[in-house]
Amino acid sequence: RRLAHRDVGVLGVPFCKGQPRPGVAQAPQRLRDYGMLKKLETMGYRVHDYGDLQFQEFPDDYPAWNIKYPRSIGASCKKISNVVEEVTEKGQVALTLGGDHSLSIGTVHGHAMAEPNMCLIWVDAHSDINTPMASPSGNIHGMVLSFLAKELQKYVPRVPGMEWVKPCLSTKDIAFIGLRDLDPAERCIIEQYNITCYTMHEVDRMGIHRVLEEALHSVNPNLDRPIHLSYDIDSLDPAVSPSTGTPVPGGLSIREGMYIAEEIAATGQLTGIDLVEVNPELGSKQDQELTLFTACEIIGACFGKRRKGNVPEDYVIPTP
Ligand code: Z70
Ligand code: MN
Ligand code: MN
Ligand code: MN
Repeated sequence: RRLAHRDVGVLGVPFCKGQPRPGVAQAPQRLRDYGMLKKLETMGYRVHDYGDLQFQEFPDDYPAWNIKYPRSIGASCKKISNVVEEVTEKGQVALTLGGDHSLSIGTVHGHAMAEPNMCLIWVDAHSDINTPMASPSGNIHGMVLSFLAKELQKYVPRVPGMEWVKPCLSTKDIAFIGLRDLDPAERCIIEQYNITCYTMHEVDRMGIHRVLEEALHSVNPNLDRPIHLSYDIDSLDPAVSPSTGTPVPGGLSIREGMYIAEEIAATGQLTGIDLVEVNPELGSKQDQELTLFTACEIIGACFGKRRKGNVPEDYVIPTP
């Protein structure tokens, strides 16, 4: 099995208002400077870089309930959704470089508009499924899935800026991997709606191989559905991704993180990827470099770079 798509559409989202720490907005440019897109070109992809998204300013973006910056984030996510929908319809894999995780309201929405049968794999230390009323922080990056899941709309008020969002996923279409920091409402929703969920506890108990097997079986049993992979860098252990806003101990090793990406890439169904929450201004210079390195390894694996090696399509062993 191989990745069918050879074209990648890249969108930078220098966005930080979904959480409290500046710096995360610098990640798209830093990832480009680090050579992430060159790496994909070297691997044989045609990379179409749509540059960084331009945002509209909302000077009076007061909180709604306790939701911070709803108009700014809502308007940005609407643009993101439209770009991702178009990119997907062109047959390109949509790779979105964040920015904080609130941008995934836009990417998942846009991907689902183009591919209504899509399923979602959410790799994160957090489940980002707080409802606006239940969120302890008011940060939208922790509420993304409550806006997108059909079954949860009874908990979601009308939020200024978010009126355009069509709940486009079922809770049955979501699989979590890597969780280890959940708020009460989040745990409650996962249990009540029986959402597929492999926390670090399950990764420890079952091993990453069985976690991937079961997670894919539950949302994509015949491997015939397009997959959106939303990869929060804080799913990985702070030992390998220290430069992120909310490092949580006990995370995925780089090997587990790469295994997830390799297995999902091998389905040939991965058509949308988010890489979020890299904050290249946190920690030491060494922490920052390490986090960028880790992010590039994960993205390489998402696009089919395998630790067992790759053979180009037309390769022949050289003869003397
Ligand atoms: C908490 C909240 C969070 C990061 C998501 C944390 C959310 N559950 N933090 N991603 N880095 O505020 O809702
Ligand atoms: Mn997240
Ligand atoms: Mn369309
Ligand atoms: Mn997170």
